[in-house]
Amino acid sequence: TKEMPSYKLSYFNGRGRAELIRIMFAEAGVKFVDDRITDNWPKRKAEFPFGQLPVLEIDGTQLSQTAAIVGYLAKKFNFLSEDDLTNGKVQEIIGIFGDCFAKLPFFEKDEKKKAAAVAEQVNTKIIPAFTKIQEKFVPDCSSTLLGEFTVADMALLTVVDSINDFDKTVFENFPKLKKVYNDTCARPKIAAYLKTRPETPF
Ligand SMILES: N[C@@H](CCC(=O)N[C@@H](CS)C(=O)NCC(=O)O)C(=O)O
Repeated sequence: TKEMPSYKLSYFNGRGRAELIRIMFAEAGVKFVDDRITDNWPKRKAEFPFGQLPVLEIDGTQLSQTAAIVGYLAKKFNFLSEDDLTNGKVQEIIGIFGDCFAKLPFFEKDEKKKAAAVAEQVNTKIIPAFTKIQEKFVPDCSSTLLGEFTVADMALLTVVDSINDFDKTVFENFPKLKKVYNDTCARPKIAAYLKTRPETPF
């Protein structure tokens, strides 16, 4: 048997762009070093190939860019379909979720500006995207977005958690997506991880 590589994931002390990667490790039952950078970032930035996080180190090789890391692990851990077109849809959905996440006002301090930014993102991006995904992809009564469990289901979990940090009502309007979300959270390894993960503001 081939030995598992050693993995270290560097990110800030939050869920953010790293949480999907952490959930994938949990679901795969694979250990990794969860390196959360809490101070000295300007100095440490130079340790990373493109000066941004997340970065996954695989037996000493650094891989950056969330999409590259997620794609690498999805293949490695078998969180893809056998079908190429389904995998195209997996990437499509993850890209759309990325757009929903990207403009959330994570660091806006002004409450008024923050509320306006959330409303804008919810109305112009999140509601249209979730409506389409629910109609176009999710089969009736399904536990998964695409009729089989893939990394897209774990991506739903993380984007919904981020949206809920800002607005807890939006997701209530998407019952089919909610079932996928709940069933993904209830997968034993993911449930165990969610119970013990650190509580962070983003
Ligand atoms: N396209 C990159 C974006 C990475 C990114 O924006 N990282 C932010 C944190 S979420 C970062 O490292 N910011 C600190 C900096 O740029 O100094 C990805 O998806 O990995």
